[in-house]
Formats: sequence, structure tokens, C-alpha cells
Amino acid sequence: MSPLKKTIPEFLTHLKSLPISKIATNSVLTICVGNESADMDSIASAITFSYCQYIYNEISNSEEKEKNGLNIPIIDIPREDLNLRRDVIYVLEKLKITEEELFFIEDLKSLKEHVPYGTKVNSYLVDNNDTPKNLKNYIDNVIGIIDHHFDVKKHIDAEPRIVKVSGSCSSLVFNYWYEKLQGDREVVMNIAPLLMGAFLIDTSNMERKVESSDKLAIKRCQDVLDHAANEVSAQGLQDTRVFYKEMKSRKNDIKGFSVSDILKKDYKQFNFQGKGTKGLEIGLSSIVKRMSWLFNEHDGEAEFIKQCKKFQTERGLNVLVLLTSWRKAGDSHRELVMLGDPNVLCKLIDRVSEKLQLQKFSGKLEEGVAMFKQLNVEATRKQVVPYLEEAYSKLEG
Ligand SMILES: [Mn+2]
Repeated sequence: MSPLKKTIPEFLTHLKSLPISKIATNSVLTICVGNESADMDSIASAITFSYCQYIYNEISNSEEKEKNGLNIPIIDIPREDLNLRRDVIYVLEKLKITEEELFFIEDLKSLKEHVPYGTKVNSYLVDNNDTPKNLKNYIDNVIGIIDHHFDVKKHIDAEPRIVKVSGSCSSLVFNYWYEKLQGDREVVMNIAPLLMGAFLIDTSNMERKVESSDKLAIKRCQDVLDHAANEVSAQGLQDTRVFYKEMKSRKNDIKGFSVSDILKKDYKQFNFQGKGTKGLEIGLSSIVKRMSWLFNEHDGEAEFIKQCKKFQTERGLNVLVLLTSWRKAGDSHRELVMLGDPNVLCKLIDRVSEKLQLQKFSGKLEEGVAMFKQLNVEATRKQVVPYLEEAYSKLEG
């Protein structure tokens, strides 16, 4: 076996200990970022990518090492918002990674302030194929992409540029590095909890959206875990059912959160371009409880909607969309709620209604609120966003 390599927490501590001159070399600071929802998959993908790059550099010759350099995994939210992601916290605890060892938007800002004048920020994007809007002002070049979202065909020269259907992006990141590192057993052991965490959440414990990339990654990972059944680091991962249940119950635990916390916990914002000159600023929150639960917990429908409108104003949104999903007796359920200008809502709904099989159950469209059951339960935000964007792109005026 090769000499012991750094674990992920050791790698992160190492990064935090380095002087800025070692982090930004040759006038370049390289980072790796997931998407702004900062869910399990995005965080797992970014940490895995940066960690594997580091290990790869360590075993490469000095020329190669110099060429690749380090990259810093950035989580695209403010530090204080990590606590809203209880499933992520659970997996990080398993890995003995603490919040202080991670890098958030503030950390990128601080790094950028401290690098020598003229330093460029190059970024790898994972779980995302266009520069996240929160970080637009910090990133100069996109140099590599691994993602499983709709391909917006930007950054065509990125290397690697892997954009394909996969249950979780972490599977694609894992496979990419598994091949480059020739299946290094120790590295697989170290990243296994991140891969398993993201994969199990994204595929609902392998019941939905499992693609060939996921099957390959899990097989590779399980083969290593099976051979290490007695090792501490492999424990708790063999029984995926238990691991999934633990994560899921934490992910679904949003009791006690404010409405604003619920809305920003799994949130993405876009600017859609239409035929007119004006773009549409649209925010989409994925929520793990149904609307009736939210109304109950937050002083009724009127008060909940009032808080949503406040959030909408604070973020300068023309449209706010809530996508709720939950499971009951083994069946999936979804709702889609839209807030915004009645005229725009009406046209958008008209154009996506059939694809999403929307069935109105509450809200007054003339007051700018419409609530639907979404009978097409397979469509997650990954599909809803391009549907709405296409609908908006065809609107007149
Ligand atoms: Mn993802």
C-alpha cells in the first residue's frame, strides 16, 4: 500500500494553514465551486474535486504539480447558512470535518482581497455549468466543468468539460478522479462518505434517477468498502438504508426555521431573457414539506404568503417559485406555488401547465399567488427551470 495520504480534514486544515503566497501562485488563485443551492451534492462535489486534485499533485512529478497547483473548494453561501443544511452537517460530522475548516463566500472575498494585485481567479465548476451569480465578481475564468444540469453551452474550452445526465454530480466527479488516480483505495475510502451521501440523497436511496454513471461510481466505491469492512472509516456506510434514513430525517427537519430560512435553504436565482428588453428575475426554493404543513407552522396561509412576499421584495424578484416535495406511503408528491405579477404568472403557467401537469388548489391569481399540485412528480427544479425559461423566452413584450 502507498504511504499514508492526507485525509480530507487534514487536507482542509493544510489549506487553511497555508500563507496566501502558497495558495495563489503565478498570479493565479484556483478555486472549485458547486452551485448556489449548496446542497449535499454541490458541497460533496467541490470538496471531492479539490481533495483529489491535491492527492493527484502529490503523486505527480514536480512539473505536473507546478502546472496543476492547488484549488480551494468554495461553498457558495454565507458561512452562517450552513446550519440550515442538517443532512450536510451530519455527513461532515461523519468525516470529522468542522465548519471552521471550510471555505464560504466570505472566505473567497477575503482571499481575493489578500492576493497580490493582478492575480486572476480561475474556477472549476461542479454541479453547475455557468458561473454562479453570487461569485460573478470574483471569478475571472472558468477552466473546468463537471455537471449534471441542462448544458447552457458556455465555457466551451473548459477542460475537463463533462456535462451529462447523472443522478448525482458527485458520481461524475468520483469517476473522473477514480480513473486519474487509478482507483487508489485509500482515496476512495476517504471520499466514500461524501459520494454516498450525495448519491443516496439524489437518488432517494437508489430508487429514482439512478444512471449508469451512478451505478459505476457506487460499484467502484462499494468494492473498496467491502474489502475494508473492518476498518473504522468503512463503518456505517455498508448499510446504505440506515445511512440514507439518517440523512433524510435531518434534511426534512425544518421545524423551528423562519420562513426566510426555509426559502433560502435550497434556493437558486436566475435572470431569464425574454423577447423584450426586460429580463425576469426569478427565484426558486425547493422545500421538503407540503404547503399545508408550512401554513400550519407559520401562522396560517395569509401570514406565510406575506413572509414570502417580503423575501421576494428583499431579493428583487419578479417571480418567486416554491417547489415542495414529500413522500407518503411510498408515493412522491409535489406542489408548485408562484408569486408575482398576475399577467406574467398567467402566461408562464399556461405554457408549462401541461408539461408539469399542474392542478390548481389554492391562491388568487389576480392577487399574484397561484398554488398547484404538480402531478408530474418526476420534474424537479432541474427540469422546471428550463421549462420556465423557455416559456419566458417566447413571451411578447
Ligand atoms: Mn446536483
